[in-house]
Amino acid sequence: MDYGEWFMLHLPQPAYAGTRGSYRQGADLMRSMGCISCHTPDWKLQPKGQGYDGDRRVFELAVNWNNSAARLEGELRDLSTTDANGDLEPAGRGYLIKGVFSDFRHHDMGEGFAEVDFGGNINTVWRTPPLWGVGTGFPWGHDGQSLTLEDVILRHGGDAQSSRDAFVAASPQEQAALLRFLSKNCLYDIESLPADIDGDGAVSTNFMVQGVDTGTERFNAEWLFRVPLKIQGMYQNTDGDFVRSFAGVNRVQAYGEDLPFRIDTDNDCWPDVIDGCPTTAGLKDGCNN
Ligand code: HEC
Ligand SMILES: [Ca+2]
Ligand SMILES: [Ca+2]
Ligand SMILES: [Ca+2]
Repeated sequence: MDYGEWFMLHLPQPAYAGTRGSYRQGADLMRSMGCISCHTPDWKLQPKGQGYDGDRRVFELAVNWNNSAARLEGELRDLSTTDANGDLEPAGRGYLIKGVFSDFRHHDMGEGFAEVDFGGNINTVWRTPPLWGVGTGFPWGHDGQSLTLEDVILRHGGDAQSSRDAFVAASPQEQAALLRFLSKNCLYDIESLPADIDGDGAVSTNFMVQGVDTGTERFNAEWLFRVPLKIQGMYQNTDGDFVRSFAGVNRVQAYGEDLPFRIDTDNDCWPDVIDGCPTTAGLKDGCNN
């Protein structure tokens, strides 16, 4: 559970695939239509101290739009510090979580979102979903009944009625700008995203790891190990074409399979230290049962 939480805590957040100007314009429209009374744009994390934990991550992959390259790019940022024993720990700084667009509260959404539950009760109360990544969120609504962003906005009623009416009353240009803004709040593939990992301020097109060219610099956790994974690299396949193989050639060292508590002589997934029969496949087979 701890590792699962740790992993999710460090997952890069959805990004906005557009210029800062267009983001500001979209956020302003959300404000003027009253959307942000529920879809709160940003959340502020207080720094460590006075009852707060601060940012508990040790790194962040910040993802922003590079307008000249017309693409999203990542940037690995160190959020760690060392404690008195020299061990790595989160620096616990404050952090502005931008573009969440949710208050994480429940609201009465009226007829449009009504649903009959198993007990026969009609429920119209739903929690405001974060809108980050919403452009990739097809289909929309908790029930997935909206096939367009416009449709899910028009289903808003109840506590959101006046906000819905403001959207309907807006000019076609404003409506289009708002929908464009929402669709640019997107997800992306974390591992293939071009990203500056070594902190030199640039995304290399031939990122070298362990002396091998890995292609475009990107966030591959295996290359951040204490002993980074060395890939096979370019080789000629049976058709005579050159392809880049990402197969690891130092898997044992990179994954620490030779560490004292991980050595597994008979390859049965039980390390020798807890294997009742360390040279025969199986936990006890042939030894103690
Ligand atoms: C009264 C609070 C409230 C207001 C105001 C409001 N919303 Fe929502 N919004 C919600 C809730 C709650 C849901 C979830 C409905 C559901 O459960 O399907 C939602 C869902 C959405 C979704 C679908 C998200 C998804 O992942 O499926 C979008 C898009 C959206 N709202 C945009 C807007 C826009 C744009 C405005 C302003 C015009 C707005 N909302 C105003 C509360 C609100
Ligand atoms: Ca770099
Ligand atoms: Ca074993
Ligand atoms: Ca065994």
